[in-house]
Amino acid sequence: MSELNGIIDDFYGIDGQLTADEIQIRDAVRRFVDQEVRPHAGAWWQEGVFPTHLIPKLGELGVFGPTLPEEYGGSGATGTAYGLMMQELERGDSGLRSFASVQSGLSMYAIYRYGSEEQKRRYLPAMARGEIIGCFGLTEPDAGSDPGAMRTTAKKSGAGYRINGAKRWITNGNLAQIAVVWAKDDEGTIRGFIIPTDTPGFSAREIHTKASMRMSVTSELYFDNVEVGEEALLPQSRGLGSPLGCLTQARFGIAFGAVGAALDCLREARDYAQTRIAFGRPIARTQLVQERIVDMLSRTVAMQLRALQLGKLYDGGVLRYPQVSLAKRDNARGALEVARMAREILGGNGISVDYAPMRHMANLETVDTYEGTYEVHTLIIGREILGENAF
Ligand code: TGC
Ligand code: FAD
Repeated sequence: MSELNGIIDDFYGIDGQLTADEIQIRDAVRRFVDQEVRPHAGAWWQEGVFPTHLIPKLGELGVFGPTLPEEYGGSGATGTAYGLMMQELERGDSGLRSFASVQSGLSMYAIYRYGSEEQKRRYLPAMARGEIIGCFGLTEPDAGSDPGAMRTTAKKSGAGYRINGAKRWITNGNLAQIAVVWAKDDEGTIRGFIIPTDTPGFSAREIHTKASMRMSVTSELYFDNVEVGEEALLPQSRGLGSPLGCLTQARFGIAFGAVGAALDCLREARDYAQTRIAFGRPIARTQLVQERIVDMLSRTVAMQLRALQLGKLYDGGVLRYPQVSLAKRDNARGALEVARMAREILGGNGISVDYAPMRHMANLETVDTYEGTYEVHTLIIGREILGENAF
């Protein structure tokens, strides 16, 4: 069976394109997820709990900020290695990958890219170890696809700023010790702030009504005259391009993560088809089921190749954000389609969280939407290739 797993996981021999380090990093995360996550993921998802006891172990595995320099807690890993880590986490559950994406690609990257030297030294190594958890507040109740319409303000006040407003749908909101928050200053320019979540006037309320991403903590954040000093400002942040630069990092990870969810669905559908008997034979011996599984494989291979090339562009330092948009758009949607097909192959059992596809499918509805919806990425790419802004 393990040889067959190899065929499913790497039909196009992509491992041959990876370095020994990248394979080692990926396999370490895969072992961790197989042992510590997959056996429990259905129960955690159903109960709506995030496994906080895994956070220190994830830190030890190096999944938080791996591409950062060692002085800031990273391991100088390649972008491809980071992507493969996200792939393996999402094989377990999209909520687990989300936790890591928000910690690394959004919160740590914001501090690394736009923070002062003091902010980087104060926060990044502890965040890499998982001792400080971050969240990233961009979306608001009335500003999601169009974050430039945000209403949260940071008014100059004495030696610092007074922040007022609200953010919605914020991953890790109730787990975080610090929130990276985007707000408009007195000139209406978007700036980033690091706000410790125990600052008076800051509150977080968890959203408990989700039928997707149930293993992830998602919150509303409120800022009621939150006073912060100048040291809270990310000094290099200026304009909408700053938060969007962070999104590029996280979207890159999502393009790989979606591959992990698809691979988990594909493998489960294959195993089920080989053992489920209908009309006196395994359903794998029927042409329609074979076609369905081959369709799943075909979509997954396309996603893998897209992610691999994205990693090469990242590591070559030539990656452009519309390329990331194409991969996020099509890999999230592709994984969703694969999960739906796997759900069908499992018949009635497919709707149970005793099996992975329905859980992945429900999660992937979020993945298809957050970090820019399918439509938003279509318009980003459309603008790139047609030269017309259709937003
Ligand atoms: P637009 O004119 O396109 O851009 C304003 C400035 O930003 C630059 N830019 C980018 N820079 C880096 N990376 C990107 N991806 C960038 N996209 C745009 C752009 O060049 C421009 O720079 P400059 O110097 O010319 O000013 O802005 P617009 O107002 O037309 O808006 C369109 C846009 C890009 C905002 C929209 O397409 C978009 O991306 N909306 C989606 C918002 C979104 O993705 N939100 C995600 C919130 S975080 C989240 O969901 C976390 S989920 C948890 C998890 O990951 O697990
Ligand atoms: P809207 O912008 O209201 O869009 C509604 C619909 O209209 C969509 O189908 C959209 O594609 C479509 N639409 C909008 N504009 C156009 C247009 N011009 N042309 C065509 N169609 C259009 N945000 C954060 O900041 N931090 C987080 O950590 C975070 N985590 C999240 C976790 C979860 C579980 C979820 C569900 C969301 C999270 N988000 C987070 C928010 C997420 O990024 C937004 O939900 C997403 O960007 C879409 O915004 P919206 O929900 O306001 O939808």
